[in-house]
Amino acid sequence: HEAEAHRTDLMTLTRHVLNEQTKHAESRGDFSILLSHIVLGCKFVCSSVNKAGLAHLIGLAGDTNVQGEEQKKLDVLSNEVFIKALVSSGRTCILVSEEDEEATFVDPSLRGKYCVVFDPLDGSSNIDCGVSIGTIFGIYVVKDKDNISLEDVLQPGKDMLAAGYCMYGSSCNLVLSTGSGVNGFTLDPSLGEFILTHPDIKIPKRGKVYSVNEGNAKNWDGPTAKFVEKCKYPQDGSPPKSLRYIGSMVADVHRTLLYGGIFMYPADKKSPNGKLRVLYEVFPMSFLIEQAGGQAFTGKQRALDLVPTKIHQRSPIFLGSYDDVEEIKAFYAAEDGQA
Ligand code: P6P
Repeated sequence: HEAEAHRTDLMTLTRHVLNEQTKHAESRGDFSILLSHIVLGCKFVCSSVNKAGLAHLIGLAGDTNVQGEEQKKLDVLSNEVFIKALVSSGRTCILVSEEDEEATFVDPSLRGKYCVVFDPLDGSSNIDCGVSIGTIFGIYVVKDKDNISLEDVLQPGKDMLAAGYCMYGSSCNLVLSTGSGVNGFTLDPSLGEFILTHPDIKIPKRGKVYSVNEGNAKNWDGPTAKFVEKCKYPQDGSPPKSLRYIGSMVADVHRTLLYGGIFMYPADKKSPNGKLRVLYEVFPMSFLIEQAGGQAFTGKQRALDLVPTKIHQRSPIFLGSYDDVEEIKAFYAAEDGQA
């Protein structure tokens, strides 16, 4: 009977967020409306990614994005869809996209109170070989929507109202936190609805996996090198950790969130601030990992305490199971102690 009830009592993302909103007496459904437009973007990208090869969407769009990377058609398409959906929602005032050098300031006639920072299609270099890719987003509330400035999106990650990602893989999974835990939803294509499939996700306290691009090992700093060495050759008789690195942040973080372990994109001699972007990669993923009971560290401080000064700023990141991140923090503390 329980199963029957479950099958007919569909907990959709919309319903779940409305339930959450009841906790905020002052809300007038604005957040639910904003989220429904983000979800629209995700559904579009999911549909496009699934038929990319067929629709000849694969291949370079010819121009390059602000990162100087070859921009693929799906990147261009996804970014346009999200920008248009977010502006038309009438609930946003500033948008920061990985694909656009400048922030988008929404026309006053359509302005709302939310700022959205997002990477419309992260891991895009993996599109052609079918590896899971994703959309990553974070949401800030603007201080004064009649007096907005870039300062409104140069805020520490701990001030985000919500964060999430949508992974386009064997199924389409949307993982979201609005500040009171993490919930996972799976798209039911027959309904076009995201259904709650992973309620109240908690990351294991310790994991058996480390996730890093070992190809950068020769450029790592001491603490990272020592930590990875410990993963591979533990001195306490414990078994070595497994290495899992997909090279698509959404996929690597999703695995870390569900199975535990540590995901790292360290600084190295070539890139002193690492590779991943603070606003729309590091912050949203750190927010989710902390909400699930894990930790996120930059090598110097708690990731969510970082105060960005540029919208495309990078930071090193070590995130995942609480105990695993605690270990690498000890290696950095030891180095500071010697400094
Ligand atoms: P590397 C993908 O291009 C991306 O931005 C993230 O999704 C991923 O975690 C990282 O870069 C992979 O970088 O240098 O290991 O190929």
